[in-house]
Amino acid sequence: MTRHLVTSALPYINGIKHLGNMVGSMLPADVYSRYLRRRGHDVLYICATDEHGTPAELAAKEAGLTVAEFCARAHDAQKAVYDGFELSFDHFGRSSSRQNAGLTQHFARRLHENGFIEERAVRQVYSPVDGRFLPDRYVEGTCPHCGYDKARGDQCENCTRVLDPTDLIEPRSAISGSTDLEVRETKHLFLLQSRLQHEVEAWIDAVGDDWPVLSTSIARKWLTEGLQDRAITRDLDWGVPVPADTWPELAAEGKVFYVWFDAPIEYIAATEEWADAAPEGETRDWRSWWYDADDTVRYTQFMAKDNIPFHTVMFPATELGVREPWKRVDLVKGFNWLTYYGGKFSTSQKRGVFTDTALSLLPADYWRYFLVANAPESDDSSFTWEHFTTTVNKDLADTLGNFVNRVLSFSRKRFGDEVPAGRAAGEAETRLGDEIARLLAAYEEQMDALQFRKAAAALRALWSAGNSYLEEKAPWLEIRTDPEGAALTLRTAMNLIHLYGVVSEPFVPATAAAMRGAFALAGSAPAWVDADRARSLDTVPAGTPFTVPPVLFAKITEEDMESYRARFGGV
Ligand code: B3M
Ligand code: ZN
Repeated sequence: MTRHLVTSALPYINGIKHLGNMVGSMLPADVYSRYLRRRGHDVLYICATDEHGTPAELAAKEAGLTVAEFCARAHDAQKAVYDGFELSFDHFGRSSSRQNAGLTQHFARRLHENGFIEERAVRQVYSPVDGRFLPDRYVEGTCPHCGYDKARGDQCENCTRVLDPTDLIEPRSAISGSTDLEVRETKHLFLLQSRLQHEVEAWIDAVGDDWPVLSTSIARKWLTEGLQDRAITRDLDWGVPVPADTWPELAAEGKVFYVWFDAPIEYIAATEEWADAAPEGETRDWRSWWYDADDTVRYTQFMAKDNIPFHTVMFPATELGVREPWKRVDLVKGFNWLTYYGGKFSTSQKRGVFTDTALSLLPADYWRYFLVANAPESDDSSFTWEHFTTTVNKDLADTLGNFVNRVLSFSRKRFGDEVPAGRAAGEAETRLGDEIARLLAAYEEQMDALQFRKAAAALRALWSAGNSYLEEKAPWLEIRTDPEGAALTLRTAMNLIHLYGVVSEPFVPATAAAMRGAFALAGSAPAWVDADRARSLDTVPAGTPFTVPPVLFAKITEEDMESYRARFGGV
């Protein structure tokens, strides 16, 4: 049977992510992984923090910590938030791991042996006071275009123009402030991607057909423009060192690999970390997921659109150039942006909700459902408090939560703490069963196709079908003239609640557990409900003891909404 490997883009280490980052990679990957697991597949969901590069060094400096200490703390802080969102990683690793250093060096050596890496001399800014070459963004000065005096050597933040450090007027070191800078010649490793262009094209032609258009269109645009050779080393203290056995001179100068070279390799390395972290007595074979795995593993990646070129073109080029059978991605699920009232989420301007704050306001399921149901799949989508409030109140509180509570409370009041028997199912139940089987098939179809908005709509339709049935049968009236009929209605509705507890789990895991947990079933709940079982609605038999869970979703009031809007910005 096919095994499923799932990865989501590695969140960069330098800060807590906003809701847009969450819905553009990790959250849908989690929903998909949970769904596949429930359907009985063997799933490995891997993610990690992306820890190398200049922004990590700069953030550490600002925090007054060593980079290693900063990254260790920031990793734990991010991990805590993801646990709060109930992301079901099999492993959440770190790209600064020993395993990643080993694999990254291995990849580089193989690329070199195969003629895809070349040493080239480049001219770069050197700071004698700091005793080091300065990466582009470590050089600051005045922008030649707009006069902004804190422009960085890679880009002017004020006018957004892309710069070269030598363009800056009165350049200075961002580390020491020294203006005593020189341009010196130094050597770097270049990955000869231009030589791999045709192989990448052939590969995309072979696999890309069933990818979302967003992924293929970005990949093809890059390929049409032509793959450029690219420097894959940097002068930084923090990163995977260039191996001395292959490049003694560069290693002696302390060069490390560029962050985008080692980050995708961390998908593999994090799987090795997962294996190394196996509990006593359990063996985990990480290589079988990645090496020579084409016939046994299906690999799906999740990411926002800015990461698509690296995953559809550059990393595949690296993998192809290594000339070893490392698993390449089978499907790239890309996302557009989630905006905040049409604009950018911004930490510095305090606009929008960040993931840690979100969890301090409301439980994860509120966010998970809203975000995935409105995932920016075919276009950008916008977060507004108004939309969030309506969705939570209507879909979660009214359609799902209220149904569950009404059915269970009413049944307890009239029939006590066990599922009532009532008479045998009739015509209304047969119609309901057919409808549920049909909607469940639609839900599965959208999940299999990774169409998350449509899957959420199908799930919502399943919840609505319960409400329609209840309105039609009106057990609160039935009870007066036909208690046996009312009991049948309630037993059927309770079976729906249990079914919701199974099939809603990918979206709202905590709530789903509460719905399943309401029934003291003998034996464990089924992982999934197949269409026939769904049709007969008889998983929970008469006589099963049940409890009424606390209100599943509280409504967001007008005042709550106003206060969120005032606190987080929004127009
Ligand atoms: N760290 C995402 C970002 O920071 C980047 C993804 C790496 S995936 C290998 O934009
Ligand atoms: Zn400028």
